[in-house]
Amino acid sequence: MRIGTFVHLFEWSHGDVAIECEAFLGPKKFSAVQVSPPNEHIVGDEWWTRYQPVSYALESRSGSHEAFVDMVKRCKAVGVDVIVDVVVNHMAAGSEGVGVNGTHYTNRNFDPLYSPDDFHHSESDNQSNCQVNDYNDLENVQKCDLVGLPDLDTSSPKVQKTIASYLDNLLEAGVAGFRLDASKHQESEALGQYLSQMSSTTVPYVFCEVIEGDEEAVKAEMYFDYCDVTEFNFAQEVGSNIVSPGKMKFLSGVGSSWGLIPSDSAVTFTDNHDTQRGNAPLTYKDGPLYDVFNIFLLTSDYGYPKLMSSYEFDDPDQGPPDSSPCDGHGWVCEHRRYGGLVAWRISAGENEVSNFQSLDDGEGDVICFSRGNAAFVAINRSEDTFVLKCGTETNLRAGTYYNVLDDNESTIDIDESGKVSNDIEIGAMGAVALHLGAMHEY
Ligand code: AAO
Repeated sequence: MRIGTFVHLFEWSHGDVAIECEAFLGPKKFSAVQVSPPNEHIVGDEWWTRYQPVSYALESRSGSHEAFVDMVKRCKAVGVDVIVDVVVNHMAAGSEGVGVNGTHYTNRNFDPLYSPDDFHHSESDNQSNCQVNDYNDLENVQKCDLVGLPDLDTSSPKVQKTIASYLDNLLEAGVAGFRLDASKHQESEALGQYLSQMSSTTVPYVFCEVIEGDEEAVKAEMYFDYCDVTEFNFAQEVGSNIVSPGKMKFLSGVGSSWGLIPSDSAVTFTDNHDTQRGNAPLTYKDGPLYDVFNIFLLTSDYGYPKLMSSYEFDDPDQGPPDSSPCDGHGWVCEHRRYGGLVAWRISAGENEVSNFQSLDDGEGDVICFSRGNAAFVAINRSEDTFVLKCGTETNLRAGTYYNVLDDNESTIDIDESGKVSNDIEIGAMGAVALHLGAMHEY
């Protein structure tokens, strides 16, 4: 079971990530931060320019090589690992261009890294390739170009060596983990081979971006030997029980019995940078209902949760604001709202969900559960204030606890039999979360 929590600081600059590690993520005990691809990419204001690599120089919209190294060092110093978004399935599209660090490229030619033969290509022409257009066909998904992006032949020894050397470079800078972008479009054995060719003695945490669609040819389980895997169905399945009223009561036992991948392999999230522009059940735009979803994500015993931290957008292509995050100018900073739950998860530790209760007489909008004797949460998804009755079982030992979702401003007493000692009001779309690490000292 994963007790940590990580956050994707999407499109933050290296300098701002370093400040956030020191000011918030470290003190709140986040295990890691996922940063946007730090290598050279195509020029342009759109966020997705970061997913079109031009070289592996650590120069990007987020900052210079030097700033990158400084960020990794400062985050590490306060106990926060840096997980890099690694884009090695493909390189930049188009017939010609210049990257943000001045590297010139032409069609499927990224001198000195890759030449046209390093990419999958048509039999008779190394300047072109088929397009991914049939997700039921493994070859099509893994050997053709995804949205026109030249697809690297990751089974080639030269390509594997080049990727392994990029990864080594990141580890040398102190990076602790990788998100392997578009893993689904790389043969899993080939992915395992380049990972095994890294020479660094650091063993990174690796998770693979694989969206397992119904009946599709690529299955998440193909990757379990090499990495954890993004479980996109968590958001869909759990989200549908949060979006519609009256269904919170069904959220007991989230896991394999729901058709999800094994908990120990799963990276979970409510939304990510793609789905918040696509089919995410809820995003920051949904207000308090989205908070309910994130509170469930962080208190669930399933998977390794990743919080999304966004900037506001209307146009889905829009790049990040030109200001520092969390100062109110265009950044959402969702993760700041749930800081207290990170320590809650650490207290909950390896304990599974127990004593799951539907509290509103079968209406199904208010639930509570414990994680052993260490942590307790009650979540009110309804539009009305709910009174958590004196006598509600928490499994916690007697004492006075802070509600960690309330900046520790309110306290709740638990009696000798592990029950709530007074009636407690939980606001609409609100929650109380108590744990052994946040008891009131006398
Ligand atoms: C940009 C332009 C393009 C242009 C291209 C080249 O937008 O118009 O052709 O440049 O010039 C990001 C952006 C892209 C952008 C790209 C490069 O999203 O718009 O293209 O940078 O700049 C598939 C992949 C998955 C991928 C996802 C977007 O499998 O790996 O598409 N995600 C990653 C990154 C993403 C990035 C890239 C990959 C490329 O996170 O940010 O692209 O580096 C189904 C399939 C999935 C498929 C989705 C979307 O999913 O199963 O494999 O993902 O469709 O096409 C349910 C179903 C599920 C379904 C899902 C969504 O959940 O169960 O099966 O709904 O419909």
